[in-house]
Amino acid sequence: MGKEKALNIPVVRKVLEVNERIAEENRRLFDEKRMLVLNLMSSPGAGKTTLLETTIDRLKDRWTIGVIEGDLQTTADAERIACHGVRAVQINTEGGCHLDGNMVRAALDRMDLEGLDLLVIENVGNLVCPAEFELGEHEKVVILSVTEGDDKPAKYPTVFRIAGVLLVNKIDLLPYVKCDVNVIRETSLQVNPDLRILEVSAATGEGIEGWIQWLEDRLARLRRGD
Ligand SMILES: Nc1nc2c(ncn2[C@@H]2O[C@H](COP(=O)(O)OP(=O)(O)OP(=O)(O)O)[C@@H](O)[C@H]2O)c(=O)[nH]1
Ligand SMILES: [Mg+2]
Repeated sequence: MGKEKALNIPVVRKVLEVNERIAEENRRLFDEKRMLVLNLMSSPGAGKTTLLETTIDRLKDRWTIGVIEGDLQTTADAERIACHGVRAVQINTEGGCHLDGNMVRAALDRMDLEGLDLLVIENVGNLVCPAEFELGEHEKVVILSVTEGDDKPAKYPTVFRIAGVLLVNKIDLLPYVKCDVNVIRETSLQVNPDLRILEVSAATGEGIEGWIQWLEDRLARLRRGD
């Protein structure tokens, strides 16, 4: 038993190290192109694609936007995004529970990166595994919808620890669900005191201005080289 553990650990480390190297190459390309790249993570159905649709509609007259859609199967999300008139590429993981640097690199070969201001990578719906794999992004954004419950940052702390921004989504449903946003704030700040927390409804647009402002500030910082 002890021997099995000793053999397994180096293999996992090696996979992560190889991934980190590829992610660094992706990051160099993103920096060269001076575009902001986000890794968008959440449980299935928390509202990643809806948030993207709302964000694109607010920004597309001013920004050139691309989206890489990660999914187990189907091209449904990429089709939803393409309807909004931006560049979209789908990655199907064929059952894999997260994206990795290599999958993103392959997707980049299929996307015109020229002139992009923002590239968002929608990860596979999963609150656990995507947190382990760097893609080369500048920021990790996690969405937690109020229908999932306020205990999630305590139960699944890793993704909240590594994210730069937490979007608490579906706040339009707060009158109907048992969820205390203050508990979400307190427990996620315990694992990550620097976490920026924004309350939004991707469906109604409530709170979206704060998110758009964060995006504008972050792109400006990137282009200033901060
Ligand atoms: N009421 C309400 N519903 C929302 C909101 N955001 C998303 N939804 C709904 O939640 C469901 C899932 O939304 P998606 O945007 O597809 O979620 P997702 O995270 O992209 O899902 P996967 O890609 O399958 O992981 C849809 O029925 C949306 O209409 C919101 O702010 N309020
Ligand atoms: Mg989606």
